[in-house]
Amino acid sequence: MFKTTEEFKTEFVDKLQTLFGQSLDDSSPKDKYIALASLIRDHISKRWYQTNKQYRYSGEKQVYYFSMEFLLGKLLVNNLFNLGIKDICRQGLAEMGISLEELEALEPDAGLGNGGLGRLAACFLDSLAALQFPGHGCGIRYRHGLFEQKIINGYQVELPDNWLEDGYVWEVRKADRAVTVKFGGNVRMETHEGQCIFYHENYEPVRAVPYDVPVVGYNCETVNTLRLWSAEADEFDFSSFSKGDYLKAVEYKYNVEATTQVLYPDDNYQEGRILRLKQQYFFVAAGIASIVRRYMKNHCEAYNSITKFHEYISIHINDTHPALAIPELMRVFIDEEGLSWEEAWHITVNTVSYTNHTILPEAMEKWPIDMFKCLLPRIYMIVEEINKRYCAALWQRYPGEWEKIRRMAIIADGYVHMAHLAVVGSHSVNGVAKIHSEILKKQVMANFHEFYPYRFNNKTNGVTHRRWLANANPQLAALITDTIGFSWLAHPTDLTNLHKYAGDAVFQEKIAQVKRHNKEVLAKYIKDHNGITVDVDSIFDVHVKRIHAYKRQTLNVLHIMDLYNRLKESPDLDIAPRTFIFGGKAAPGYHLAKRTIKLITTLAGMVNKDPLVKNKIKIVFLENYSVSLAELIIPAADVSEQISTASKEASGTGNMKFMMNGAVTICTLDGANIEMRDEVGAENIIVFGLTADEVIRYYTQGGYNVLDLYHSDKRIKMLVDQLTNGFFPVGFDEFDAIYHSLIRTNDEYFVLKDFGTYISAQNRINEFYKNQSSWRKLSINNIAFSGRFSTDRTISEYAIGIWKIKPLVVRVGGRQYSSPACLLDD
Ligand code: 26W
Repeated sequence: MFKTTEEFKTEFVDKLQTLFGQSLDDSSPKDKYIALASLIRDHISKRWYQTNKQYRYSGEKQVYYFSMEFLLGKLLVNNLFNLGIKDICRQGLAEMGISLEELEALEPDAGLGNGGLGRLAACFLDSLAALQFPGHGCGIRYRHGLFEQKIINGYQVELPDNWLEDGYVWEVRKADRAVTVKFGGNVRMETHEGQCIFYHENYEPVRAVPYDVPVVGYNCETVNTLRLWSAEADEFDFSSFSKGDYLKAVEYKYNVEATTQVLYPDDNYQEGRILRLKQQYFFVAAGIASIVRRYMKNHCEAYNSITKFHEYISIHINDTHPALAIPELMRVFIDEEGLSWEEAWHITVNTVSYTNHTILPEAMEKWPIDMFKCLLPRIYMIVEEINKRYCAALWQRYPGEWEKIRRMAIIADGYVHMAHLAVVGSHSVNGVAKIHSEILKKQVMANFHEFYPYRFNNKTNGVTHRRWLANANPQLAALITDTIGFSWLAHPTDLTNLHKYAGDAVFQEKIAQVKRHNKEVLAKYIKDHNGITVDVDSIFDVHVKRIHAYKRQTLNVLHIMDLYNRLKESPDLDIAPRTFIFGGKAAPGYHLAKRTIKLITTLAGMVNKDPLVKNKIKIVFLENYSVSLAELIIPAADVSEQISTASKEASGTGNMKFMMNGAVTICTLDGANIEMRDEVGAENIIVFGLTADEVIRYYTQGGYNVLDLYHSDKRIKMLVDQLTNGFFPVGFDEFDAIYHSLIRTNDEYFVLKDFGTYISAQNRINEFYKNQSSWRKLSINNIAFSGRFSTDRTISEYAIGIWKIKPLVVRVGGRQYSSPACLLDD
């Protein structure tokens, strides 16, 4: 690795020449980006090779994190940072008249995820590598990631994301490691010497080709692997078809490649499309095939047998989406390795662990039996057998309790219930925040907890503070390092050392300057993209996340409508000026969410140009919320809106990113907000609203009637009526869906019930903000106590508590291992 800017510059110019045959002066910015990223990739390659070699040689246990989504964002700057060469590169480029940030802007955002679950997977990879754990990702290389959002006439319009258009520098195609995944067809059984042998026939073969992306560890030489699978038509099948039937051959190729064409844009809502089930089995089967193949090479040929698989391999399933890993492992162990059912089951359960990320009923995955059976005939047979044996065990424990057994069964009411399969087939089931794990144990999965009490545990989420603080907010990072040293980068709880500066006027001033700088950068972006001038002295009040009824963007809007009404009545109202910033995508088929966007943009259109408001409030909807946009927005936030209906947000991770960047949180006692309050202290966070217990009590026992509230509270009535009475310059029925979501469903998400306490909480924010010193103190304390929410802590807990893996120090150029060739390939 280069040590000086001079070395870097020489290598960079060389790279431009070897890649494009061009000098610096002839190169376009894109060429320069590709040359820089390729140069870094070359340096990474040596460490990557060494890491794989050591993992193989050591024979230590490894974990594979199976996830349908990895929301990576850009990799260039994080890789430079983790390699410790960000400053050298920035400086070297600057000396050649090139801006690192401008090159970074040319990298496509790898948006292979919807939101929280996918971004968590990406943060996990960063921490696994930083902590030098042998841990890899396994997922899907979607040709199109999450759609690009445009706002046209106030409405969301979806455009396809084309992230692979100009190629992707970080991936390495490994065509020689491709595997075939089989769909459809039928299963024939034969008995040989009393043993059943299963033959899968007439299936559709789909070639799964892996693309490996290196995952660079911070301040160490570890480079783990994210393996993303792409579906390709098998050339052999294509040509055999095309001899007889050209059209059929083309159709075959098209169908096969459709498997990994697009990421489903649903978040917390299961649509039940067969193509999605196909995606799930596709990457699970391919991932397991490559793990087993490697295990056989590294272990079986040397000293171990397949029966020790779980001692060396851990497979984690990120929600139920990869739960087919359970029957697929059974299939491999029984059909391919010849193990008995009992042996296979023991290994499978001890290999697999499962995280639940949501309790929303509409997000629970279930597949119609016929669809499942038709697409995956052998896997269905195995699931049936798992279910049969499991129900027999339930019967032993609960004799005669048919109803209970039906509710707990994997196959029931015409469906395969994936969460049930995941719990039954894993040795560990965890929720993602304390309250969420408790709700799982006590409510949603109470029956399962009773039956398998030792499986359930909690692992509170985190975020990688290296991306979300060090890289997204370099000025704040530099200030922190100047103040307490740099140990926090590897030991995030060292941030608590900032606590003693919370009341220090000089430090407060520096913090305020950094925040102001970040707000200026965001204000410029807003001006350039939305044409709106915002006041950098106003409170930047930010609500960015997927648009969903339970996340209650509507509650925020009602507060702004109320403020607007009050300002129109008394234009001299004494409030701190505010800029309300929204961002987030709505699932394309989610009407209510889409109308919520239109509500925000319509209100923005009215408020922003109303002279009566005297610029005291502004509303901005930033289009195409993504990882990169989050990195721009979050460091500029003063207030973080985390206002989900208590009990509904499993954890939240955006909340943690804001906290790290010194925003003050206004929140309900939901998800990880509760633990944030516990860390920072109740005096440093603004809490309001019903508790989860109260919400659940209303759901189970009744006692809330929204119409009583509507008729008794004039202000609420006025706001609700304004949705449909012509107050907004749109058709009268434009916001019907929102009106109904409040009134017709008896305010399912308690928006109106929590409205009063939310307004009071917002008033508390105003009061705090008036005293800048006390505001800055809040801000500093939030940064200081955010260290627990690093994924370094989360990953350590998974490693010790679930995966039982140990760190393995990788050394490049250190001891050279001479090992049999078979240990080195694949
Ligand atoms: C099948 C459709 C579907 C798609 C995505 C169902 C469920 C999902 C995800 C599990 C939804 C999700 O991203 N959940 C979020 O996970 C985060 C990481 O744990 C949590 O922080 C969020 O609270 C949770 O909503």
